[in-house]
Amino acid sequence: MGTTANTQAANAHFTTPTRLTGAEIVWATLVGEGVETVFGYPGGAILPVYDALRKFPIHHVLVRHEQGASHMADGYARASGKVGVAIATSGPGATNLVTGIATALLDSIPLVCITGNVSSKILGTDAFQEVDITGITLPVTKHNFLITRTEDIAAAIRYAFQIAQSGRPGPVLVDITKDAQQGTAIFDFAAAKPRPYRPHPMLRVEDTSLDQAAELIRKAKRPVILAGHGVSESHAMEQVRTLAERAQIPVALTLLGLGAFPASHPLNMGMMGMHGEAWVNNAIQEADLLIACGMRFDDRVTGSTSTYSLKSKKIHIEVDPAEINKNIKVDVALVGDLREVLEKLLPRVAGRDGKPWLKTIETSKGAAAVRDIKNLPDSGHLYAAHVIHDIWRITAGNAIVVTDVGQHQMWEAQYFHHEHPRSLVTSGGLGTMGFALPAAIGAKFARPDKEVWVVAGDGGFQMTAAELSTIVQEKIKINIAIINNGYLGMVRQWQEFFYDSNYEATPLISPDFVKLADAHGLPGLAVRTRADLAAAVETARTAPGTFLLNFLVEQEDSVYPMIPAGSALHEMIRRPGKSPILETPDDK
Ligand SMILES: Cc1cc2nc3c(=O)[nH]c(=O)nc-3n(C[C@H](O)[C@H](O)[C@H](O)COP(=O)(O)OP(=O)(O)OC[C@H]3O[C@@H](n4cnc5c(N)ncnc54)[C@H](O)[C@@H]3O)c2cc1C
Ligand SMILES: Cc1ncc(C[n+]2csc(CCOP(=O)(O)OP(=O)(O)O)c2C)c(N)n1
Ligand SMILES: [Mg+2]
Repeated sequence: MGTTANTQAANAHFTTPTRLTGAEIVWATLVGEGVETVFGYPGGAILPVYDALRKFPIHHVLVRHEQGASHMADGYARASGKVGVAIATSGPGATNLVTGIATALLDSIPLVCITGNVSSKILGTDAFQEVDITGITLPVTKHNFLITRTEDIAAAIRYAFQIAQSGRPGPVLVDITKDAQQGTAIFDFAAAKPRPYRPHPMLRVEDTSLDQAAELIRKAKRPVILAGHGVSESHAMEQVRTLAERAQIPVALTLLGLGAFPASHPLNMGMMGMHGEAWVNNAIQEADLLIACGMRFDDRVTGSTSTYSLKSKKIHIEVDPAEINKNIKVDVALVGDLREVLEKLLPRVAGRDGKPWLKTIETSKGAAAVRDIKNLPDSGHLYAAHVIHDIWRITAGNAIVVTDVGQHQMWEAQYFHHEHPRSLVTSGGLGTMGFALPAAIGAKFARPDKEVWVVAGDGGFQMTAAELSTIVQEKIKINIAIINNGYLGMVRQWQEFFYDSNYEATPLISPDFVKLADAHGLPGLAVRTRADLAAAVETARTAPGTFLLNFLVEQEDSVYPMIPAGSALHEMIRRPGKSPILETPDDK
């Protein structure tokens, strides 16, 4: 952590243009951009940058694998709304970042990744640890730079920050050759400011389109708001809520939209899509108007596009023109920042009587929405649903939950009822196993005041478990819940449903996770019964440091409902009667 003297020295660079090395310019520019924490791993081609770190008030978190660095930066960005920064050396260091960069791209997360490369004079000679990382990351970054001159470093990094955050956010990579880091140049932070961001020419919302949208809302009998990740990205929670309440429109959320509209709000129907609630998907199929707010009609959301909500007119409010009519053809496109567009739209929207449609949805829901499963009879089986439900109940929903990818991720979405934006950190678009533990570390650095829970599967946890050492070295507190079903559960579920239960390569041997924690000097507990569940959750959250809970849950449970990939939204596989878990009276 930097000292006060360092802070003063760093600040001095901002008042008077000063000659600095390229390595110093990297840090000075990051300080100028407001960066306090970076996640990285050193190596030869980035050593000048590491050597200069001690002069600057930035905290560097040493990860155990560069994939961890990009996921931590990502978790930091998702939990805070700020840009996350990851640093790596050339060659294998840079390539190890790639999965995390692609994860951020698919979910529109602002990252700046800085890599060192070999000296400019030997670029392209297959030099030691040389890879063309700008070539490799071209398809998975919003933009990238190869910087070979010291005098270009500050402007490139400042531009990277602007690109990462503007319009549709995304990851940017800045690759800096070693000689550029070692050279010197005048650092002038103000002069390195990029030209102001100019929105895409299509980003002008015409009055006629707003009027058309308002008219569609006025005439609609069965409208549904589809709220996505763009709601929190654009800070449009209030505006979406006003629209819903004023026009009495029910709200369906995407996985990445969870928390952007409070789960407890009477107009919140729940999650849509492949593992969404049946009544939500049925409402979308029956709707006569969809108002898509900052969501991109992902295939996990639409199922078959040829059968998707055929009776509805569609309004799409979206910042990226490339998303309009990409998956679903819409009737009115309002291209721009969601909050700004809604602020223009709302004065045109009057109150309407939503009762008949809301009543229809309520009826279709029936008694199916068992929101509190703690009082259901204890069959002796421990289900993931019980675990998630108790974490939600005991934390009163006031935690940031960072999930991995698989069945546990879907159960988290179903049983943890998110009230606040940025309270669920999860990899949606790329579905990256191994995301949870490092992303949770990033989230904790972003929000040290918050209780942070990892919810991971036994498979995904093993992919990045090495970051337990990072937790120990950084002395941070995270609560870890491993939903241990002995399988790569989500794949096992697909094998059960679509491959005649041929469980090829999905049964999974794991280490004793409690002993693994112990090897890191961290406490842990195995939990096998529902009777022990609540006390274990309480023990973990009240422990002074990181605590690991290994939940040995029912091994062959599946996530219901499920829309088979490519099927229509209403063609759901429902929970069969044979299952001993009682989730919803309807399913029974
Ligand atoms: C195992 C698994 C199962 C899944 N099952 C489901 C499921 O059942 N249901 C489900 O919903 N998802 C599911 N997903 C997630 C799914 O793959 C997608 O990631 C998710 O649906 C995308 O949500 P989104 O469109 O809201 O977010 P994003 O993909 O992040 O898209 C956000 C959109 O908002 C736009 N935007 C950003 N900022 C703004 C702004 N300021 N103003 C306006 N627009 C903006 C962006 O341009 C983008 O088009 C699953 C994922 C996994 C791994
Ligand atoms: C890096 C990566 N490899 C493979 C997959 C495919 N995949 C999706 S879910 C899943 C199983 C996850 O198993 P586990 O972590 O135990 O979670 P569970 O589904 O059992 O809750 C796999 C292999 C993936 N999403 N990411
Ligand atoms: Mg598993």
